[in-house]
Formats: sequence, C-alpha cells, structure tokens
Amino acid sequence: LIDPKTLVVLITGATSGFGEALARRYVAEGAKVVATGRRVERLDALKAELGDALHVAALDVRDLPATEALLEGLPEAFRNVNVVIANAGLALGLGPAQTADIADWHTMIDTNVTGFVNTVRASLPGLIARDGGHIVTIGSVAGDYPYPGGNVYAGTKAFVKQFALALRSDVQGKKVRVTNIEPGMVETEFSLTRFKGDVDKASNVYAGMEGMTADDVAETIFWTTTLPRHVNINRLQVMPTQQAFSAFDVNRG
Ligand code: NDP
Ligand code: 8X3
Repeated sequence: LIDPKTLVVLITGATSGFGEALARRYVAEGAKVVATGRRVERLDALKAELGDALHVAALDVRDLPATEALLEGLPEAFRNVNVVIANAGLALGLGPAQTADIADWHTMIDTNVTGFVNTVRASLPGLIARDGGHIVTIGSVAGDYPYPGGNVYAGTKAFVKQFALALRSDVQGKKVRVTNIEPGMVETEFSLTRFKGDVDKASNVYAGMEGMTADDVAETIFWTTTLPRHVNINRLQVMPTQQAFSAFDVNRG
C-alpha cells in the first residue's frame, strides 16, 4: 500500500460535502492537502481546524488561468501534488428538459465539464513531470442510469466518466492512475444546491432511508489512492444499500 504520508492531495470543492470530508480524511492520515473552493470563510474554518498540513486557496474551477496560477504558485511544502481529486460540481434543478432553466444548464456545463477539464488539464503536466500520480474524478450513478429531470446533470457526469476512461489511454506509460468514482445518494449540500436552498425539498430526498455520508465516499476514494501503484481502479460505483434500480417507464397512453 502507498503510505498516505507521501501524498500531496489537491481537492477542488473542499468547502463542503465530499471535498471537506476528504480534506479531513487525508490530513488525519498524515497527507498534505490543498483545499480549494469559492467560499473563503469555509476554507478559513477548515484551515483553523486542520492546521499546517492544509493549504487553502480560493478557486473557481471555471477560471482556467486561476487554476494554472494556483498550481504554479503553491508553497514549497505543497508543490509536488501527486493526487488530484476533481470533485467540484453541482446539480441545479430537477425539472424536465422542456421547461428547465437554460442558465442552470450552462452553469452545470461550465462547472462539471469545463471546470472539470480545467482542473485535469492544469494538473496533468505536473503529475507526469513528477513521474506519477493519481487523478480521481467524480462521476455519478446519474452518468449511467437516466432518471426524470437528470438531463444536463446526468449528461455532465456521463462526460466525466467517458473522459476519465479516455484519459487512462492518453496517460498510458506515464505512471498516472485515473479513477472515476460514481456515487449514488449521499447526503451533503448537493440537494440543497439542486433545489436552490429549499431545505424541505432537499431533506425529502433522503427521508426515510439511510443514504451514504460524505465520509463513506472519502473512505472509498482514500482506498483507491492508497492501493499499490500497479493497481488502477478504473470506475467505482457505490450506492447506499437502500438505493437500487427500478423498472422501465412504459407509456401505454
Ligand atoms: P456539495 O454541494 O456539498 O459540494 C460541492 C462542492 O463543489 C462545494 O465545495 C462547492 O464549493 C464546489 N463548487 C461548486 N461550484 C464550484 C466552482 N465553480 N468552483 C469551485 N468549486 C465549486 O456536494 P457534494 O459534496 O455531494 O458534491 C461533490 C461532487 O460529487 C459533485 O461533483 C457532485 O456532482 C458529485 N456527486 C454527488 C452525489 C451526492 O449524492 N451528493 C452523488 C454523486 C456525485 P463552493 O460553492 O465553495 O465553490
Ligand atoms: C448525485 C446522485 O442520483 O442525485 O449525482 O443524481 S443523483
């Protein structure tokens, strides 16, 4: 297994949910972590909690020059990033395509696709130059299984999955591992964002069932990144036990 103390982990979207849990998990295991996101006050709180092993930086992943500048300007102790967790992302709305807000669609595409590829592209040369590393991408079960209202969100996560698989081919021989994590329902701020701050709608998503926690996902990711270097988990789909599949919807009208 890889000693987590040798890891320098860059996390996008570390101000809540998976990213925040990941920052805590890696620091607890002795890794160094670069935690990024837009909400600076959340980053400052994380820094106060986790101390010297954590470097925080405000970053909107949609801004490619800022992403490149962040990687180029990291303090010495955090410069040799060898794990990149391209986690920042969001869903906005759950309405049908015919009435969905096109601005929400653009924001999801800008963040989950453009911002996502910005993160990967900006960090790849460093990983390759350092003779190895690991890129973890965050897909979703929504990237495989269609559901009503998933439309653009689902499309962005299908993109993430296929891009991650193609990336494996591109970096073949470069000692860079690529893993797409594909979670089902995890209670984070995800639904609060999707339903634009409507607490009731968001909590109803997880009512009466035991969803996964951000810590569960962090555990899964930590495992994939500490496996021996000759082992690459390509895709890992993970769901709550109480979430499964449903039948096709047939209109007999
Ligand atoms: P949260 O809403 O709790 O966290 C989302 C994170 O993304 C926040 O830290 C947010 O930070 C960040 N973010 C959003 N937009 C941007 C941006 N433009 N630039 C930088 N950071 C941004 O949700 P989760 O932790 O659940 O989501 C993390 C990832 O997991 C997402 O990609 C999501 O699609 C995916 N996912 C979630 C599942 C779930 O059920 N929760 C299941 C499957 C996948 P800030 O606003 O401060 O910038
Ligand atoms: C988040 C999981 O099922 O709400 O990607 O799309 S789901």
